[in-house]
Amino acid sequence: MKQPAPTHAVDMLIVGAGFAGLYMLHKARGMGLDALVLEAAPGVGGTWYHNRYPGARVDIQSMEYSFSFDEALQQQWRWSERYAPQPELLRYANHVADRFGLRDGIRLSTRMAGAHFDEPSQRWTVQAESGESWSARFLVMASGPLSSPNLPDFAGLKDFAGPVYHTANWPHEPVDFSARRVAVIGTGSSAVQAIPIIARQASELTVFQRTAAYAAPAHNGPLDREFEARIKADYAGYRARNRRMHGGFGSLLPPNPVSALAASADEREAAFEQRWKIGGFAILGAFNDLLLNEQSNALVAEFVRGKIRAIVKHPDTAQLLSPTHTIGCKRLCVDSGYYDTFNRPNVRLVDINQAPIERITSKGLRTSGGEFEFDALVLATGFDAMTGTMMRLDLRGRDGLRIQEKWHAGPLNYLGLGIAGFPNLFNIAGPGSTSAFTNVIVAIEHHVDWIADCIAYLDAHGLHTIEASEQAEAAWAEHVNAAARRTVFLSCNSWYLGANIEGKPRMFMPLAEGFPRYADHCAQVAHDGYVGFVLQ
Ligand code: N01
Repeated sequence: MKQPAPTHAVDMLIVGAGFAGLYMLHKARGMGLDALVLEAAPGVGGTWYHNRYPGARVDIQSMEYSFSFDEALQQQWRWSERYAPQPELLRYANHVADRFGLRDGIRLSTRMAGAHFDEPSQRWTVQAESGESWSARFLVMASGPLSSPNLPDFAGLKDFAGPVYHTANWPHEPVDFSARRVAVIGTGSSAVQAIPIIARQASELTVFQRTAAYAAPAHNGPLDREFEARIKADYAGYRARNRRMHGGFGSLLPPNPVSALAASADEREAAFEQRWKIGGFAILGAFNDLLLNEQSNALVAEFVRGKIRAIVKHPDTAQLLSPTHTIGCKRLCVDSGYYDTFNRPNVRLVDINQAPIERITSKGLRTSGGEFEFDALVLATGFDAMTGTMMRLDLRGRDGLRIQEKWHAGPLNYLGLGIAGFPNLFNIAGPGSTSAFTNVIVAIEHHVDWIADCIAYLDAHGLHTIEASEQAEAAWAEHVNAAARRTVFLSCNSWYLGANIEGKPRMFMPLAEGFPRYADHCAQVAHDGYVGFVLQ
């Protein structure tokens, strides 16, 4: 298809104005590049713009889940809670956009439709759905690993007479569930955060569960100001120590360096209990092999099931809420009163694993076990993760190679950053990188800095393009796979594997080797003149 001539030319086109897009724009401008961000939403903030369901908050502590690139920013910004709530995270994104004067480089309400690589000019032609187009030397996908909501194809969905909400696309106007009968489908992280709050508002809440979720308590509360002062006294040092942690966070509580199998039953119980009291992901570091060895994993899984049985009064409900898969294999949820919510008289749990949903009706839904009526439906059904957003675009590289063809069997790339056949295209925190296994802001800052160094290298050497080689991609796919095989992550149907989306190729997408090793690897590749990439 012949493309109309692009209307504007920029050095770098960035897709998405979440944390990745904001920092990429700031960095690019610092290098003297003319950069532009296209953002589909009418505001900045990415994930935190869209995911404004009741109870939405981050599951990494606020003092860690924030930018480190600017000392004055990290000193001056003050979080109110241990785990920041969505409105505060959105204020932070807006503050960053204002503080660094980024707004005039961001085109809001402008959804990218596609991009084609133009061989003669060695540039990308990027089209927006509005019909506008840009020519750009570099194309940076800062569109996020969890940005395409998964809307399952439930028969009859359009027949439902009441409102239907998706947690990842929540309305901006307040939603009032008081005196309403509400249904939630899904029990992942989003549902686990939303359910306790919806249950307090609604007259009745029915939760439709296909797979039970493990959740550890957040113990959220106001941020301890002494702790804040202590961190800020050496924020840069704290950030550097966190970057040497497996997940890019948690240096104040390193994993216990022994195997769960080497501890006595009493020692294990004490370690699990101590970490449960701390909350969040801490419990998964109670021993060093909980995510590596299924036997060790079974011990901590049983500890959490014991907590569920202790919290949930009705034994049948406790049983149904008790997961049977390996813990951590799907991202551990971090909750505030999730299990206890099922003790409320207005909350009911329905097993749609044994009795699947047959169809949505005008008044509710029907499963193979019965009819359910409600006034409002909340879909907490997650995302077409990691690849969903790119696979929906008309993205074509050299010789018209389409991304759908390139990734038909799963995402292929090198270091998660570059794709063979797609020159000068960089992907931030996507498949093939530690992405969602890392404090994602650490992952974002690392990728943006790497991309900036790479562009500086190209310019310093009079080079025009960089793209992954096919050999490096094949080796990297095996590297990602091998890292997953050393863990328990292949043992359940998670979004990491694409298993939550019907028909999606089953391929483990994030890199499970830990952020420090990955960052060292990326640094080595850069140091060695970008081996594994083709530079021209
Ligand atoms: O999505 P999910 P999420 N019929 O995929 C069910 C991040 N996040 O939005 O497990 C019936 O985890 C599905 O069932 P099953 C975080 O990385 C972070 O909750 O596939 N049910 C599951 O129960 C997280 O991992 C926070 O059997 C269907 C649920 O819907 C990621 O985002 C907060 C279904 C989806 O759970 C995704 O979380 C929120 C169907 N057809 C999100 N399809 C923080 O705390 C899906 N389900 C920072």
